[in-house]
Amino acid sequence: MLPSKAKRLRDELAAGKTIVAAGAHDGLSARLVEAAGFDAVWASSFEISTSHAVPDASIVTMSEYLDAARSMNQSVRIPIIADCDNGFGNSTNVSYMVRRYEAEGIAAVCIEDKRFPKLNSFIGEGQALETIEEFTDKIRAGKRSQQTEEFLLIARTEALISGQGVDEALRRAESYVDAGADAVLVHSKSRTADEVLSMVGKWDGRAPIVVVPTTYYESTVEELVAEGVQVVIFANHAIRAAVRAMGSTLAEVRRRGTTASVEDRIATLQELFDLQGMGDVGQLSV
Ligand code: SPV
Ligand code: MG
Repeated sequence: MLPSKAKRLRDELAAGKTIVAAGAHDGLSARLVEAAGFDAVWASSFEISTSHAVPDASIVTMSEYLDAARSMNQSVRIPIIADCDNGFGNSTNVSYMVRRYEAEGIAAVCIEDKRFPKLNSFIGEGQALETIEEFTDKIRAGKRSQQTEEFLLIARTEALISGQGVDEALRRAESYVDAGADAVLVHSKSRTADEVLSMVGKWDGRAPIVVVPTTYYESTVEELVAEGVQVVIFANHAIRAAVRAMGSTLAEVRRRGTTASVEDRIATLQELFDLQGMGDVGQLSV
């Protein structure tokens, strides 16, 4: 039997392997993430909320997020790292969430220290954080609830996002790992990687560091890893590409009254059959 995805991810992290993940919102986008060669899928709350056409603001329910993560997990061989916002409530909610996600074979969950209801990190300034005590209670509850040793809980600090600075991010990250977190995601909305890398430079390496270079997109995986980052997540680029492509294609078809002009830049039916795995069902060629 193959080792669980959680075990594979845990072993890879322990061996010092760089993990590069990309965001997805359903089975199809997860499959595209895998096909592009990423090591893991980030089940992004931003992508999943967008795919429901609602704000990334604690509106999608845990069950809906779990449905999306399950569909992704069943579509790929690589591990899913599920973005679980702030754990959908208090430590009791985190406990329940961990049991549900782990039971579905999700390799890792990530919870963040923003207060419920949370807002996407790129909205507004000075978002309120939970205290270290409140958030470490959640981490401990989550870790106590997992049924296997392999399952991972990533703690995410929004200290930089909320303007509290590198030292606070560091203090929180250290406390979160001491409470049992298996890795720390330090998020930033700066245009450069400087503040993240300043935190990473002071990090004692007690757990892997995860970053999401959405706004500091000029930094490469190689540059971030050279400074001590181990996991890089390109969190939302699949859905941003899809939205642009779907919007412009639909507008053009509506305007011209024919699909002739877009045929050469949309996927063929065969490509979709391949993505579905139709070849496993029967022999089709279009
Ligand atoms: C997500 O992808 O949902 C994230 C990353 O949490 S961000 O949108 O940058 O907050
Ligand atoms: Mg999110």
